[in-house]
Amino acid sequence: MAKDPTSLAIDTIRALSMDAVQKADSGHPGTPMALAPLGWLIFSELRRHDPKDPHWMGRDRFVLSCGHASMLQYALLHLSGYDLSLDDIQQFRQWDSKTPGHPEVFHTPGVETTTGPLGQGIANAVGMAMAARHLQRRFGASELGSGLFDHHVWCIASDGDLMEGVSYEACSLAGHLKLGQLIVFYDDNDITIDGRTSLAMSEDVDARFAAQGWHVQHVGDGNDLVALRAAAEAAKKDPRPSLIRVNTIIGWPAPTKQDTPGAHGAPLGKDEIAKTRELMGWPNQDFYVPAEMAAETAKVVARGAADHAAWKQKHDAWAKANLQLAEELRAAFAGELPAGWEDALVSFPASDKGDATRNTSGKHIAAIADKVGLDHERHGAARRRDALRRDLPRLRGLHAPRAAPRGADGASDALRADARLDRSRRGRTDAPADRDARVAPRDPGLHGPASVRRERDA
Ligand SMILES: Cc1ncc(C[n+]2csc(CCOP(=O)(O)OP(=O)(O)O)c2C)c(N)n1
Ligand SMILES: [Mg+2]
Repeated sequence: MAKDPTSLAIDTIRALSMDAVQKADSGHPGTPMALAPLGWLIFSELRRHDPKDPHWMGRDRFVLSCGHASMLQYALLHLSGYDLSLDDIQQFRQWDSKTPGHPEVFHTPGVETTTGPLGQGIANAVGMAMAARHLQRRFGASELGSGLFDHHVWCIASDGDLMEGVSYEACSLAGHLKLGQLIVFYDDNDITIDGRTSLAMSEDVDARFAAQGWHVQHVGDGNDLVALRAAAEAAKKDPRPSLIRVNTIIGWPAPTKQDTPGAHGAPLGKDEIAKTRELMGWPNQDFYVPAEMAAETAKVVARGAADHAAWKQKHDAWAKANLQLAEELRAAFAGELPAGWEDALVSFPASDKGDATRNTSGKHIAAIADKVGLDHERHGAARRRDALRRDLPRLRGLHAPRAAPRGADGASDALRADARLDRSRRGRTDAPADRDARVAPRDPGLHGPASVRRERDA
């Protein structure tokens, strides 16, 4: 029975991954094979992108955090119509080729960020989702602008990505900021280069991400396109960042190497490849791409062109009504800073006492915030906090008894106020020496940390 075009595309990705790694005699075939259905679903359906203009600012971003599975990305770019030929794929892992061992930004058309060091890609995806939020608030806030920057950031991460500490802190921030434009698929294949994940990892990943404020779903079979699609649609609707944990079998459907670390970092071997082709009903021919793929590629390209044209129409109407903002947007994407931004920089007189560089850099950032379009909401919050710090001593003076010794309640009030104002200290009394420089001056006899300690000890 003839294969449907989707199955054909998925098998093409699997076959190209086996062949490229075999020819290079190095690389990772197993994960691209297992993730072929998910990858094709993202590139052919879920993702809004224009393969003929990889820099379109309204596109959905894509990050393959497990960069060792680069053949997945290269096969997807090729089949989606990006400027990456079959010849480029045959040069996989060769010096100066467009298909290096791990994806490299500014090198291969359509690669959004360099990945390979595990954990970095997913952290980068969080950064992209923060950037999307910033763009949306700064340029897409009006009715005309709405929808200009509602793009998603799709990310595929592996066990190793989640083992790396950097993923923990970045994902914590994503949950805190409710970065709903971020959708991460976790390739839960129970295996790493070293063997079963149980050698080093047994945490409940769903619970970890739920605790960090993420929307968490589970798809039990990475070949189940219906379930993957449904999970992705639910993820798009949820206002929180989403984790979709997907069980896959590394190297699937290779008959003897699937589900083994052997499918991770070495060619499958000619015999195993021949047997896999047989199982897939594939011709025993290297780098075979069925003729039917041309029509599938054309569909992705046409969809991308239509999405891009609709976006451009929206953008142009918005730009006409927002000339200044449109110019700022252009300049931001061109990497240009507004003229005279440096005039806002603060100068600090020389002093024996000096100041912590985090303070001085903070003052610089605050000074140029308006010029470079820092998030206005946050900037406003900072202003309100600064005003509160300024006024608090006066307010306390109005309400607190001046001379009488304070009881435990008063002390804990002061601690609570400190904790609110200076969350990094979390109300600790062992403040660093420069703390007074950061917190508004006040009557040290009544409210200083030392007096709190004294009162408690008394
Ligand atoms: C920070 C970091 N440490 C080590 C490596 C080397 N390395 C590459 S892949 C891999 C194992 C990855 O296992 P997993 O993430 O589960 O990927 P899978 O084998 O399932 O594709 C390791 C340790 C790396 N790329 N980055
Ligand atoms: Mg794994």
